[in-house]
Amino acid sequence: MTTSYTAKDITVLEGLDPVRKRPGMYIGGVGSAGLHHLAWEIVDNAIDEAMSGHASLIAVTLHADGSSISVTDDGRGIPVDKHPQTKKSALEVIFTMLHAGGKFGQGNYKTAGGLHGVGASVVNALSKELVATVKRDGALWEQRFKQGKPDGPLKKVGSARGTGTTVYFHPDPTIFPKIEFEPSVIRERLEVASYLHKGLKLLFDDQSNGKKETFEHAEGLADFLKKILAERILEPIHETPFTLVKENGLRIELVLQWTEATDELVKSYVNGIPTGSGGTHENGLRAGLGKAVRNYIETHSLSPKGVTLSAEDIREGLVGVLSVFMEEPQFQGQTKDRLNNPEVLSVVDSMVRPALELWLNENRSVAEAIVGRIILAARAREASRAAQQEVSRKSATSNRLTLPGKLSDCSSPNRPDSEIFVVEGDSAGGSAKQGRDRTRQAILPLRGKVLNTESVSLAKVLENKELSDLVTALGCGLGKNFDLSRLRYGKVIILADADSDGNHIATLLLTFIYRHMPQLMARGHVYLAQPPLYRIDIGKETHWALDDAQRERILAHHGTPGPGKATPEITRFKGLGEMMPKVLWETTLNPKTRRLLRVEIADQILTDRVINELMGRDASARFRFIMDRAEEAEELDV
Ligand code: 0RA
Repeated sequence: MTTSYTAKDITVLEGLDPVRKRPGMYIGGVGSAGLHHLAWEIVDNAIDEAMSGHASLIAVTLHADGSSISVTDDGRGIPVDKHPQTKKSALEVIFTMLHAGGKFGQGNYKTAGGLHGVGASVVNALSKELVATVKRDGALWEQRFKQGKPDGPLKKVGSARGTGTTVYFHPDPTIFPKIEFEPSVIRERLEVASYLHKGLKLLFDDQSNGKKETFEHAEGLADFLKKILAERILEPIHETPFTLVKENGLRIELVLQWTEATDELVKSYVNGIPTGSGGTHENGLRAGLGKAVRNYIETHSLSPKGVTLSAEDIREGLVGVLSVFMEEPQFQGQTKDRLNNPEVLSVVDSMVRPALELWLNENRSVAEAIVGRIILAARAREASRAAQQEVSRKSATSNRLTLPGKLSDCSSPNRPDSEIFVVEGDSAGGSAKQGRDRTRQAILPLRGKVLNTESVSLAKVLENKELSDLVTALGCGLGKNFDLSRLRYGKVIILADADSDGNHIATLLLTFIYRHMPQLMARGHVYLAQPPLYRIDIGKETHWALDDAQRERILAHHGTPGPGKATPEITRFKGLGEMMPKVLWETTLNPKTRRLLRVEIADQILTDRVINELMGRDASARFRFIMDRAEEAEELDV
């Protein structure tokens, strides 16, 4: 095989026909992901110019049509001089020849999206129109293209101060079925870039919505971590995060912080591309992290008695960001979001392990807090497993587990039509106990406010009497030990007062279920009862109203005074406790007359970030309430 200059040149100077013939080969497909890939290519070129130290500002404009984009950087400007081999300008070569980018962009980690620098020409090939504008040597240069072909020569169109590049492109509608970009997707990508490239300033001018934003983070990943913690309301267990920046063949940047969270949340990126499915870089991090922590524990004789620490214990509550820059990343998987280069694992491992171990040794009180957290996680896991085994053992031998004393069980649990009412307060519990159908309806009264489980460890949850009673009564365990087949009731119905306190308690219970047994919610077992707030007596008729609006409707409909009509008498219930058992049955418990709301997890694709932004951190935004028997979905303000 020849490596002569000419042979190499032939591959370098391929035209763009193949790109238009088989776009999927170059951008993965012509759907929304492929369309946005065009934008990432152009933005990544500008970021590369910034990463090599020549640009500090990138402005992205989504034009009013929603489908054309301009990307401007203040870098050196794409070279406009004649390329010796082709007698064309370097700019024209970059935009019209496949693989030409590699000739110019060497020396940095230019490989965004796995396209190896062919990006600009691929975008050009798939654009109805593209305009490249360059400021260099005091002049303003421009060349226009249509479907990848020059629409005229490179021209000097004016004079200019400074240097920089602007690329405007409009995707080709004959290639893409839909050419409208998703502003939120672009925004997210630019925001992430501002964290991954410390100090880089990115502007997003969304003219399709008339919104302008600037992203710039002097502290890079450290700022990213702060943002993640704030959004998820996570409490760190140590002040200063562990940070690592290291370059050795590849460049790695890492921030880590242990929190009270019950799971692990490490975001990873390769060359600024999110790797949602992880890969060898994440595996290297896990390996190095595990070894560093275990080494520290052993060296300082901190190993707990009676429990072995699992890798998951070590990472419980860990929040972090891993960003790797490397040449020729290989992506794998359905969505091409898993890094597959095997050599990366040991490189990352050997960068992380010594640095983290050193940091632990230099920050002894922090290390102690972390080790304490890890041991607690291991003990909680053991305790929850033991409790689970106990439950299985008892139900296997006597078919009767030790149910909480407060539970008034029904005579036939373990049936799809059995129900448990989780009731706020003992007096309401008493009314419900007397008013219920005791064959199918169990009552579990809870006292006072429930623990907020938004970000506490599993150990704390299990320590809480109210919640552990609930878990025992339900019978299906929680967290990793959750087993839906053991659920003792078909419906879990939260019955709280129709006031703001009651709503708060309901929210806390829903949060607990959402965090520790989301399957229960996803499978439609969780409900909110709707006790009435008013009783309206009109002569011999009695009506109940759930809220003020319903009260007004009832009064308007039945309460008009007239000959022989009695004046309506309105009673506002102060709480469930003062409701007579019979009334509670009729309005709230009786399946034939009550109205239940089924609780669903709100739109799964909404991330916590979006939810928090929309709803001002109100956890209830993650739930949606569906009227059990009516068709219309109703959003409740819980
Ligand atoms: C090749 C060589 C030089 C700059 C660039 C490419 C360049 C490319 C892009 C793409 C978007 N913005 C860009 N800015 C610069 C270096 C030319 C020199 O030595 O001055």
